[in-house]
Amino acid sequence: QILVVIAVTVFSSCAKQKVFTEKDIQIIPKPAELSLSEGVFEFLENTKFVVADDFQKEISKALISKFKKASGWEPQITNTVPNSNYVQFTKDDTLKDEAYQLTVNKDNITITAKDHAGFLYGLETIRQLLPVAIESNDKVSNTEWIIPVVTIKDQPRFQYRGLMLDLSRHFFNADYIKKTIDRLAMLKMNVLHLHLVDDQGWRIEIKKYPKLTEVGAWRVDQENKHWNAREAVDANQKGTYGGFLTQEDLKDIVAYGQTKNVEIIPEIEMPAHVSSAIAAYPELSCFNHRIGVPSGGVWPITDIYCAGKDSTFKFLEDVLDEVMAIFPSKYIHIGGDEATKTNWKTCPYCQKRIKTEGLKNVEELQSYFVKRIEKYINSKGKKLIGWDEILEGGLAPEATVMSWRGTAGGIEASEQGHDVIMTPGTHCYFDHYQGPQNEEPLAIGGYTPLSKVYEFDPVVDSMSPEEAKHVLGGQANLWAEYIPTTTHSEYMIFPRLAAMSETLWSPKELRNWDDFSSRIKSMFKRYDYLGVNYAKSAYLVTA
Ligand code: TNX
Repeated sequence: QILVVIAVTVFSSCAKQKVFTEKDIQIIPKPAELSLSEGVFEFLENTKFVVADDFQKEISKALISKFKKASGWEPQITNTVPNSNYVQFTKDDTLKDEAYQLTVNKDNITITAKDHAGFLYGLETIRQLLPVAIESNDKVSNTEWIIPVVTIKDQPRFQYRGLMLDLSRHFFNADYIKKTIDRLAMLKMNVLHLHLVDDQGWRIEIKKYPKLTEVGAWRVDQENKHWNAREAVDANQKGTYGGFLTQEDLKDIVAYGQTKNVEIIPEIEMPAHVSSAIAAYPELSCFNHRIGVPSGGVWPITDIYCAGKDSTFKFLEDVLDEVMAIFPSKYIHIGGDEATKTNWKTCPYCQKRIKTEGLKNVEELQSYFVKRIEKYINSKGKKLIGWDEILEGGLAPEATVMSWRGTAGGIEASEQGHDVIMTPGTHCYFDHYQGPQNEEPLAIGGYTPLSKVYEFDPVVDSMSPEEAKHVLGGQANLWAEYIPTTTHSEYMIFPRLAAMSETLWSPKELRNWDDFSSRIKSMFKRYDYLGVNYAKSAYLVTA
């Protein structure tokens, strides 16, 4: 009997003496400061989570539910500190926004933060310190749920760390959007920009204008057969391909985002990329053309909102009222890209507007359009974001610029003292190929492998420190012309989003491709457990 006791003791203490080295710590994005010590903390059946508020309780429950599935037991939540083996949260108002400190001892773990985001990120880091099998939906045996004794002090380099999903070119439902929110939070990304309006579909219910979704959300085919909006009109009488999110869906998505520190920013495109709206209400365009919802995009698309009719602005203000009631974000994105102004040049309403407002040309008319909308948005206490074309003809006074045609627009906006979000096509376009074209599914073009995303830096060397301060962060964009399914969408997003998260979160001096490409392997295993259809090819090639 004594022998058995000795054997058991030796066996169990050996197991717990697993020695962690730096290489075993495979957190993405890489924490700002980490110091590893000897020993481990072991999660056990009777581990307690000590919480002080409902948010801490909710995020603890999320980790506990992983334990329940993977280990079979369920750690408890309590309000009082037990004698041993617990995880506790402490508030420290001197820490920065979203920052956290994680102190792992042999007996207990402390997560220190100022805000919800910090506490959440502390737990996300614990999740990534745990064996990858913590992601398993089925019980796994022979796993010790240990993490190393370690001290981590972590905070984001940029406050804006985003992903844009294009819901217009193909529709993606609320379930997929919520899954994407989980995956963003896992990487400490904090913005999901929803592109809700484009030529190929209007995706947000607007109660005052029901035809926007009755007509504008549906096109005739999934394939890109009816590219031309004017030709699509008859075919589209029976449009059945598409869909939209109700206001309830969107409120639910917003609330879900709040539990994961992911802010949802809506984009309501104007004045172009709006065939779907004009198909529903032809009078929104200069010449009241009857068009249909196209399945692709014949360029240029000339039917855009009329900038001369006051009724256009009344419509947009009504739409924005409903949008602002759904999304608490301080930002509203109004698009502004790629407006072909052919119609404005001959439209009597537009020409009259140019005259009465003392404008020089149609570029200044677009600037007038955006400034007028900005005034309205500002009057409701919100801020406007637009694609970099909003610089043309003069930037609206408070606008934030999203720079997509390279970084030039962002540089110019920062010189003018405006805030900037960098999202240059060269590094941030996830609709581009990520591996050799002959091995990849059809994509729009471009070549942006994982390593190229990893090279991204939102701050351009030529910027002065003052200008650099205006760079809020960066964003990956997934345009969906060639992406009809969620599995394909996942394929384009992952693992490139992991690279993006590190460029936006971690200190620049810690960035190291070899180190990242070794850590990503652990993330692949997590994605395997989570059923994320990530691209393996992206890993194999370098730019
Ligand atoms: C340009 S980026 C667009 C989108 C397309 C994308 C395809 C931007 C503001 N406009 O409408 O989907 O290229 O890569």
